[in-house]
Amino acid sequence: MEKVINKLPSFNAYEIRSDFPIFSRKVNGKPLIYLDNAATSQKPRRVIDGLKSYYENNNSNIHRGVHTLSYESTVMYEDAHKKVAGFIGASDWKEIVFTRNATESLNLIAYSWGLHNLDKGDEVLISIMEHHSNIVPWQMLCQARGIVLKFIDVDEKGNLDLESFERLLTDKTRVVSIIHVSNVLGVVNPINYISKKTREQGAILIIDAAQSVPHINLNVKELDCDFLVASGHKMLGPTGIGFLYGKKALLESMEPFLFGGDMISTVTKEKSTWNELPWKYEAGTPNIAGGIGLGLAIDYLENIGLEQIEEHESELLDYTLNNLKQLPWLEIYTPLEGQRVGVVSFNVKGVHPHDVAGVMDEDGIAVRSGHHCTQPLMNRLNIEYALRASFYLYNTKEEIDQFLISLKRAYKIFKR
Ligand code: C6P
Repeated sequence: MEKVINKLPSFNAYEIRSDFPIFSRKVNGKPLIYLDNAATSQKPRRVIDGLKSYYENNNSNIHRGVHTLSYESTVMYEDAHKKVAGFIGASDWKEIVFTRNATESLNLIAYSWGLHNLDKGDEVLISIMEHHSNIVPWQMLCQARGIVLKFIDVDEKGNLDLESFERLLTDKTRVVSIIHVSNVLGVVNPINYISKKTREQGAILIIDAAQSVPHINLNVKELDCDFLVASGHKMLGPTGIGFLYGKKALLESMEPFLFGGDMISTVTKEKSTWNELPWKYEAGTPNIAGGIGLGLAIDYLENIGLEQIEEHESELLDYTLNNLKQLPWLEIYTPLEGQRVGVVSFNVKGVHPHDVAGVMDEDGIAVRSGHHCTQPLMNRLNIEYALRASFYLYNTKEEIDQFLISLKRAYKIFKR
């Protein structure tokens, strides 16, 4: 499916903000400055109203009746799969399975493909910058199937260490499962290079695109991956909906992960056969409204254009890093150059990030502090926690200025 991107004549973050009702509220008496977009994004009115309209006008179960409401809901839900397919350049919408989130999609791969295709001694290559969601399911397979899990390192600047990747990629490597964009470092990993090397080894390639799909114009065919996962809530969609892209032949060859209603073709007392794609992997009543909401979020993003969003975030990132690097009391983990999205992680030396985030909250600013579900990466960086500011299409330079003022205020309070 071809990706259709209709660019607006000019990108205007101030106009875009007015589409997001949450920005009219105050936090602690101050206008909300939301810099926690890597955790979840805010939702445009179009998505919020679309959900309300669906429940008010169309609500019904799908694939279960001949009545009008069921037919309408089925068409809307299937259309949402088509929108996701178009958005990531999949050939066929049946290659899109709706799940709850990126985490569930990765579990689906581990259970449906991994349990049946991996054996003792087979190696799975991931990186030290993975989110726990792309580590723990593989650890389950270490226990269940005796596979060996290996970690690609990062270099001293915080980029993926490609020498380490090449060293660890061997005849035994059956899977390379890699984060596209780090939720802590913000770096965009060179997937094309990784995919070429992975193909040469005959392994399969899985991409955790939870932090790239919302921010970068990507195409699964160009990336040449076998599976790709993402969450709807990080890309302006509702919570509780995510997706798995898988090559059709692979999805057809795999066993389902969940069993029950809607994923079957026939059931007798003795055995069952499976429904066609993608329903084979969508057991039970799915998150119909969530899927439709995700489709509306994609309409919104496509109308603005991912290239413009990427460019805007890149400006905000450079502006932020240029200011942060002047502050000698900071330790910055995001590389100062290279391809990155709008994510900056850092610490105020000697101060717990929760303390700094608390001061910022007093100023109406939402940043995330913690280990960001990346404890192996934290360990590699010799830290336990970090502060993270993450941007999206509605953030402005004025907000970054307020963030810098608040950060300096926090430093003054806690410096020893
Ligand atoms: N990262 C963050 O604040 P779920 O929770 O399934 O929607 O997404 C999991 C996930 C997988 N991969 C990456 C790269 C991620 O960043 C995330 C979620 C959030 O960084 C919550 S920990």
